[in-house]
Amino acid sequence: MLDAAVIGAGLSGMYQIHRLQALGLASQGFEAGADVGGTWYWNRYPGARFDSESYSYGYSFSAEVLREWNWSEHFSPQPETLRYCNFVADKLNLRKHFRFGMRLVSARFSDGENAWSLEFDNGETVRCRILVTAVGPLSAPVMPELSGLETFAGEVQHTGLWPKGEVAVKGRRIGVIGTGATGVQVIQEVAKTAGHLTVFQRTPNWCAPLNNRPISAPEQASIKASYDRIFRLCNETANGFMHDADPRKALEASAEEREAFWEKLYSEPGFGIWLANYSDILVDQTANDLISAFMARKIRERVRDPVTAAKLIPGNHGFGTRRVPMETNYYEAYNQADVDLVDLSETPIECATPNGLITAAGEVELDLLILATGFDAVRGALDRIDIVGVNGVRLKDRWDDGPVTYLGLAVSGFPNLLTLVGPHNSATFCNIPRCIEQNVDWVTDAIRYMAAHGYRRIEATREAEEEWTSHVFEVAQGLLMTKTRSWFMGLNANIQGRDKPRLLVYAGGAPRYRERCDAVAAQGYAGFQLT
Ligand code: NA7
Repeated sequence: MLDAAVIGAGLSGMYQIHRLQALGLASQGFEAGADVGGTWYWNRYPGARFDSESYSYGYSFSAEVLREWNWSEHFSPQPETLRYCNFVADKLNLRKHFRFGMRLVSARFSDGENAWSLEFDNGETVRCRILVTAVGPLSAPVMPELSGLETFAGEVQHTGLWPKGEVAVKGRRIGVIGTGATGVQVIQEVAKTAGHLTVFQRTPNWCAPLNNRPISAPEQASIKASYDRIFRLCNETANGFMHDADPRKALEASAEEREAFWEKLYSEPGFGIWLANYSDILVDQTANDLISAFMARKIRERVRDPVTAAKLIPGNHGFGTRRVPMETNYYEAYNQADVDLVDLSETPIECATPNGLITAAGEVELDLLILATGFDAVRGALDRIDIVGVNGVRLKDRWDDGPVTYLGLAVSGFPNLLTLVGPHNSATFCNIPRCIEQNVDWVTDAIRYMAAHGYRRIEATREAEEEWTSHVFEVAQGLLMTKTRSWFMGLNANIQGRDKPRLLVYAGGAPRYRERCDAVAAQGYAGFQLT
């Protein structure tokens, strides 16, 4: 019997196993993939990269890793991030604590034993006292319903399941479905070499320039000398980024001031234009209309054909109310003669054929179809495991009307289950490693506390869960995001039952979340029943 099992060898699983090993507990990690890396292991599509400043994204806990690792770009590409994950795994000797190629299929809690029985897809079973899921919030890829797809003679790839080997792009006729953060990255990259690219867009998003560039040698030295300051800053901001809302209001600024401020943000690197903007743009519709008009003008300036530009301007939601895709020459790609935009609201896809896709406007012949259609967000990876708690209750069923959790880390009726980056956890709405470290540290302390006091079982109470879940909804009230269709709101037209808004993220800010978690721990894990 293991003291603890950790499911997943992404950033949260790697750090979690590192901490549990240091406690001297019998702990073991299990990972479906063949190696470490999680998101960065699976998402190998062309153009995949950070939208967080690289040096704000890496782990902060190891001075040695910080000292030895050099990021090459302000927003590093996926191959480098995967190398980073491998570097950390080597440095901390983590691989020996993981078993790879094992996907958790089911987890059943035994009330009598206060233990979980785990079953993996290779048929193996394992028992553990504590089950820590580190399965990632954006790791359950979703395929679109596309009739006839099985007859398509070309190649089909989902961005979140991109193969390790080379996928030929150069000179090929490529179609991309999806224009979220992933679609935008892949489109701007494959547009460079594809023979012909057709983008199938259902909903345009408000994209903002990433303004990436290489890190020079003096910058590298300065970053290394500033890590304390960088992580302190990330700890203080609402979402763990190096950007935080400007206290001023768009509606109180003059038109000239707004224009100058927005031009500045538009020319700066990273999420600043989304997260360091005037404090009213994400809550006040009039303020949001102003920034949306600014962003629309930028699109019109950058896209030569006014009809194409109009199609790329979102009409059903305001800027920043969905995840803002970060781009590098994305809009300019549509100025290329060999790039077409198909607006699915005008000409929907009817079916796939052996040659390509048929839309209401005719057939588009393709060699490679890229599905950038996203994930069953935040809860999807948990739902895909048959998790059965006390009295035979399934977690999936418990969450029929949307997730209910305590701190986004626990669910009543599911003792000894701790969900890193689970629904309603601030890590879902965060520069994720910053919040992952907090999650893992908290979970590790809780496990240590249990061991020190001889507790065998930790379970969130119903009352604590209800209070937390209400709090999650309360703090999101007033955010324009809650009126918009997106994965934040748990909406996904490709999945049955995901047609009602069910908030998945914690929007109260990482500092507030951290304080609450700390207070819970300081009060002997208030809201949990320990036995
Ligand atoms: P997203 O943000 O969920 O985007 C998925 C995209 O795929 C989005 O444009 C969807 O359009 C589109 N989509 C999905 N299904 C279909 C079908 N059936 N037909 C046409 N278009 C479709 O996923 P991403 O991978 O881009 O990003 C997820 C997160 O990962 C991102 O926020 C980052 O934090 C990292 P829709 O908008 O639903 O109309």
